[in-house]
Amino acid sequence: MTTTSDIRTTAKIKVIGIGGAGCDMITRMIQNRISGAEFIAIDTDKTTLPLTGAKRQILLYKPDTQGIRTESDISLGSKAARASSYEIEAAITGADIVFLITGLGGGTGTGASPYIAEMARRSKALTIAIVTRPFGFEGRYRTRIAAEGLDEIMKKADAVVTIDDERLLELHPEMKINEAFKTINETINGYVSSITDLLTSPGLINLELANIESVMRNAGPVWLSSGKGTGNNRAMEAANKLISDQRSGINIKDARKILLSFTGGNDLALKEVERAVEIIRKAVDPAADIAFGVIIKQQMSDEISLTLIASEFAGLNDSEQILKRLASSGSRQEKPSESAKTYCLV
Ligand SMILES: Nc1nc2c(ncn2[C@@H]2O[C@H](COP(=O)(O)OP(=O)(O)OP(=O)(O)O)[C@@H](O)[C@H]2O)c(=O)[nH]1
Ligand SMILES: [Mg+2]
Repeated sequence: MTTTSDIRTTAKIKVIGIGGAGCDMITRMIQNRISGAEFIAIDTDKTTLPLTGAKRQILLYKPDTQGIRTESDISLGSKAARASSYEIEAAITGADIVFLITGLGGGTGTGASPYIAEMARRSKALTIAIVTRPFGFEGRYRTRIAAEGLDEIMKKADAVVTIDDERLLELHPEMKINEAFKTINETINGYVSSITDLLTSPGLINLELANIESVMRNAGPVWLSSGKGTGNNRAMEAANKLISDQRSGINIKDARKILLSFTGGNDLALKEVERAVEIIRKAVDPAADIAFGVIIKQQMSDEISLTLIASEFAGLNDSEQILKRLASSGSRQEKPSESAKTYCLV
C-alpha cells in the first residue's frame, strides 16, 4: 500500500462482455468511460457487437453457428469459443486483470465464458467473473443451464461474483424488465469501476495489484457490497451498514480477506476513513487481512461511497458450498439489509 497521489499503476485491465447480455453490460461501461480499462465484446450474434462501441469485437467463429444465435445451446457456445481461441488469446494477452461479464441463461455467454475464463487464468491474469442468474420467469431451462454454467465458471475463474436477477425483482416487484436490466448493468458497472478505480484513479491511499490479488486470486465465490453515506458520520455509517449485511447464513464477519475502497470528494478526511476501517476491523476475525484504498473524485461532495470485497469465509472451505448458500433460494427470501444500497444481490 502506498500513500501518494502521484503513483499510478501500470496494471493492464481488460473487460470482456460475452453473449448478448454481457455485451449490453459493457456498453454501459464504455459509455461511462471507465478509465484505464480496455473493452472486448464477444458474441456469436453479429448484430450485438457493433452496438457496444468496444474497440475489439470478436464474432465467435464456427461454420455452423457463425453470425447466428446458439438457440440457448451451451455446447454450441463452448464450441464456438474454442474455434475462436486464437483471436481470444490475442485479445487477452498482456492483461493483469480480466473481468468476464456474462448474463447466464443463454447459449453463448453460458457456454463460452468458462472456456474464456480458463484461457485468461492460464495467461496468469487475475480472472474475475461477474455473472447474472436469470429471472425465474425465464423458465426452468434457463435456470438449469445457468446453474451448469456457474459450476463451470467456478472451476475456471479466480473469483466469481453472482448477481441474482430474481432477487432484484423480489426487492422491487413493481420494476419493469428494462429498468431491471438497467439497474443490473449499473450495479455491474459500479463493481468493475470500484475495482479499476483502486488501480487507476488518483488516490490518497493507493492499492497495488497485489492487494487486490490477495483477496481475489484463487478465491472462488466473492462477496461484493457497496454503500453510500452522507453527513457527519458518513464513513462510519456506511461501514456499520456493510457489517450488518448477512446473506444465506454467510456472515461478512467470517470473512478472512477483506478489501475496502473509499471514494469521496476533496472533503474526505483520512480520520473518518480510519474510524470506518476500525469498525470493520473490530467486527471481523482479528486475524482477518484487511486492505483499503482511498480514491478522490473531484466531482463528489458530501457523499462518500464504500465498496467491500470479501473472500475466504471461516468454517466454509468448500467454495461450491459457499456458492450454493449464496445462490440458494433462501437468500431470495431474505430481506435486504439497509446497506444493500446498490443492490447487493450476490
Ligand atoms: N442485464 C441484462 N441481462 C440480460 C439482457 N438480455 C438478457 N439478459 C439476461 O441474460 C441471460 C442470457 O441471455 P443472452 O445474453 O441474450 O444469451 P446469449 O449468451 O447471447 O446466448 P444465445 O443468444 O442463446 O446464444 C438471459 O437469460 C437474461 O437473464 C440485457 O440486455 N441486460
Ligand atoms: Mg445472444
